[in-house]
Amino acid sequence: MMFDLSRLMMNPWKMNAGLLDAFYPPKDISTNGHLIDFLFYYTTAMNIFFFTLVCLGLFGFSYLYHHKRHPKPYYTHGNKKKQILITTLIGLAVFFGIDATITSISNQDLVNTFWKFPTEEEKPVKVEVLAQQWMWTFRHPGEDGEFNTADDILVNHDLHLPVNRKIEFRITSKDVIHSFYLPNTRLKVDAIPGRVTRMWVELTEPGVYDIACAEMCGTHHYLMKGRLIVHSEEDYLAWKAEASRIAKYENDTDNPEFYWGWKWGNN
Ligand SMILES: [Cu+2]
Repeated sequence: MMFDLSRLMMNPWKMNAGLLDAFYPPKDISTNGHLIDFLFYYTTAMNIFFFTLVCLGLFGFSYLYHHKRHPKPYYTHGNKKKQILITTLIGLAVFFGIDATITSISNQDLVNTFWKFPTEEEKPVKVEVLAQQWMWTFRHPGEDGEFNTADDILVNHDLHLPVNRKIEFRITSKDVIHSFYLPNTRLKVDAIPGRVTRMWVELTEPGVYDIACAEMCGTHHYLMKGRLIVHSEEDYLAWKAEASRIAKYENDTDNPEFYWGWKWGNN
């Protein structure tokens, strides 16, 4: 069965895009993106709340103590017990309501979710990601399931993945620091030369989405736009079979540069 990309190009999110759409985040197509969205909306709501409170105080007191109502000025250093108490309470409310809360929630998200990498039993789809000025290269293990062998599937710019499977990325860079960013999953992680970073995701909706570099990496940083192509399980297998077949002919295995990948340990 030939894999048909055109069917997936119908991404409803990208159609009918109006000016207002710029205010909304891209569609979340991951199982855990909502955790990041919650933090974002919580921080925004709390900031609006405290901003309103400060404005009410600023403009409210300016109005109440206008010189027409209070011709005799009142001077204070703000160091009376009541004033110190109110200032301290507002400071504590901001600290615990925003800083401590988002730190605690994001730490829990990291430990309980984003750092809970899929186990071997969960049979994650594994991908190696190589960033370089200015391109992404994705390396999929071929039929042998091993990385850095002659049957690996290498694709520039396009990342083909199945829906409803756990996917683990191991990421590195050839030159400078880049950042592998999937806006529709809210996830990003730095790609660092000489180091392997990790990220995992589970996708919920087939379609074609953006891949970006989220680290200013040079003059052609903007060229590091890739495509995340999310397939149904069936289409993914068809794509992989086709890509494996092509890899047999196209892989330049005499070139040592071909073997930039690495075997996966437990790190
Ligand atoms: Cu980059």
